Amino acid sequence: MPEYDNPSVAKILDTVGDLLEISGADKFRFLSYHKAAHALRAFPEEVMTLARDGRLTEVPGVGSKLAASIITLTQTGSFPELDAITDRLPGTLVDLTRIPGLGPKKVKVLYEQLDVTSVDALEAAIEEGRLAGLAGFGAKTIDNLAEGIVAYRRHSERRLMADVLPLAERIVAAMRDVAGVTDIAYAGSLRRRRDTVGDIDVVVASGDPESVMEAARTLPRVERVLVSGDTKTSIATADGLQIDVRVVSPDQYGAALQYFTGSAEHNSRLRELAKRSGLKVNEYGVFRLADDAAIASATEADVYTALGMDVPVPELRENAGEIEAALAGDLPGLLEGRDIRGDLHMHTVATDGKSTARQNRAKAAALGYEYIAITDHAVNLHMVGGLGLDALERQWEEIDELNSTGDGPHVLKGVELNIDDDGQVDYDLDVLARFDIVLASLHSGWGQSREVATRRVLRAMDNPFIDVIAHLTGRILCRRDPIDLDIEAVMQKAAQTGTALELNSYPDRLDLSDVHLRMAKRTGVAITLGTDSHDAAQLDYMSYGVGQARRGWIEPGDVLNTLPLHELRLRLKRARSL
Ligand code: DGT
Ligand code: CA
Ligand code: CA
Ligand code: ZN
Repeated sequence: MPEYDNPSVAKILDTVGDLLEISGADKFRFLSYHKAAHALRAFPEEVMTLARDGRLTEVPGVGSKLAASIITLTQTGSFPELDAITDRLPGTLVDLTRIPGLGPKKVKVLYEQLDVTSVDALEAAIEEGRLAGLAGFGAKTIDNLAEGIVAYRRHSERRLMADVLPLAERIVAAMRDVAGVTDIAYAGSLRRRRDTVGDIDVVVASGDPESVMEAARTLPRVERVLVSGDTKTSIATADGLQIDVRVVSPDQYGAALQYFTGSAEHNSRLRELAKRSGLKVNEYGVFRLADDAAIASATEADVYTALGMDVPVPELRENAGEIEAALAGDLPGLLEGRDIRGDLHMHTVATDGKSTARQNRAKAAALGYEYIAITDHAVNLHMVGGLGLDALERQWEEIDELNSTGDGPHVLKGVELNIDDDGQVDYDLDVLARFDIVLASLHSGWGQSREVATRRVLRAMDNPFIDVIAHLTGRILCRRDPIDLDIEAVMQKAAQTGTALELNSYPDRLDLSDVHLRMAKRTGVAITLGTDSHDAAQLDYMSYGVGQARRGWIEPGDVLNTLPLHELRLRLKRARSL
C-alpha cells in the first residue's frame, strides 16, 4: 500500500486545482481543491491516519466526495480526479504554472492558442517568436517569461525542507525497528536545517547490513530503486525525490553521521585541519597518519574531540567560522524554540487568514506563549481585503475584549503595511501611532532596479512607527527569486533607525536568509520571528524559523520576541516616538 504524507497529498490537490482552472472549470470548483490543499498542509494529524479512521472530512474543505478520492489514493496510488483530468489535458501543464509570472490563466492561453504543453515547448515557442501578438503577452512579459524559465530550472532541483522533513522522520521511525539496527538518523542538508534540500540522506548503524538494504528497497514511497549495494541504497519516490540510505557498523556510526551531515565545505576544512595535526578524517573515523591507527569513530562527539574541538551543532556546519569557534571553545549559545515568548506575525479571517484572533490566541496559549501580535494586511492591499479604518476599529475592540476576558497570551494590535513604490505606507502617522506593533513589507518590486527597490525600504524605515520590516526580500523558495536589494544599505539603515528585521518563519519564505541573519547580527540589527500564519495551526511553523535563525548564528539576545512583553514594548522603535 502506498503511503502519503500531508504535503504530498496537498500537492496533488493543488495540481488538480491548477489543471481544472486551465481546463476552464468554474472558479468555485478549482478553488475548492486549493482550499483543501491549504487546510491539509496545516492540519495537525497525518492524512494516512485520518483516511484509516474515516475522519478525512474533519479537514476543513474536505467533503465526503474528496475524502473518498483521497482514500482511493491511499489505497491504489491514483487519484481519480487527477486521472480524469489528465485524460483530457497533459499533466505537464502544471510545470508551466510553476514558472514565475505564469499562472493557470496564462497557461490556458498558451495551451489553447499555441498548443504549448511543457516548459521545453514554451522555451521553443519564445525562441521562435511565436508568442508575439498573443493577447496578454507583451514584449516585456515575454522577456520576463524567458527569465522565469531560467529561474524555474534553477529552483525545481531543490525542495522545501518543510515538505521533506515529515517523510524523513517517518523513514527514520520505520527503519529504527529493522532487525540489527542500533542507531539511525537523517543527515545531510536536512539535518543542517537548510531552507531547501536536494535529497534525503539517512545513516544507519547495524550489525545486519543486508536487512537494512532490503528495508530501504521496500520503503513505503519507493517508486524506483536507483542503486542498491552492500552499504548504500538509493531510491526515488513517485515525485522524484531521492533518498540515500547508508549502513555502517555500530562502531563507525559517529564518523559516518558526521561525514554525511556535511556540509562538504565543513568536511573539507576539517580534513585540512586534521592533516596539519598528523591525522586523517573520513566517513570511517579519525586515523593517525603515521600508522593508520584508528583514534575515534563511535560518536560524533568522539570525532570532534579527537580533532581537538567542541561539537558545532549541525545548523552551523557550513565552514562559516564554526570550526575556528569550536577550536577556541567559543561556539555561540544559539536560539532555541523555548526562548520564543510570542509570535509577531499572523493573519486572521478579517483579511486572508482562516482563523479568528481568538483561535490564534488559543493556539498560542497551547504553545505556552506570553503574547502574540495580530498583523492583518492594511487597506492598500485590496486583493486580500486589507483593513480600512472602520474594520481596524472593530478588530481593536475584539482584541480589547479578548485581553480583558480570561487568561491567555496578551494580544498586541499589529498590522502588516504595504510599502508602495515611493516607500509610503497605508495609514497616516496618527493612525500608525495607535498600534502596539507595525510591520511593513514589500509585495511588489520584482523587475525594479536595485536602487529603486532599496530606496523604498530605506524610506519606510524613516517612518517612526514602522517597527519591523517583514519578509525583506519577498522570495518564495523553489518558486520566486528575492527582490534585488542592497542588503548592506538596508542593514545600516535598520541599525541607525532602530528598525527590526523579521525572520519570516513561513516554510516557503524563511526570509531573512541565513546569510542575511549573520549580516544583521554583525550590524547590530534586532531580529523578530513571526510565522506569517494564515491559520492557527501554522503557529507551529516557528520551529522552521528557529532552525534558520540557528543557521544564522542568532542567539536569544538578538531576538526581540524572546523578551518579556514590557521589555519588548520598550525595544520597539515606537517606544522612542510616542
Ligand atoms: P543537498 O542534498 O544538496 O541539499 O546537500 P547535502 O549537504 O545534503 O549534500 P549531499 O546529499 O550531496 O551529501 C550529503 C553529505 O555527504 C554532504 O553534506 C557531505 C557529504 N559528502 C557527499 N559527497 C561529498 C564529497 O564529495 N566530499 C565531501 N567532503 N563530503 C561529501
Ligand atoms: Ca542531501
Ligand atoms: Ca545525498
Ligand atoms: Zn503576512
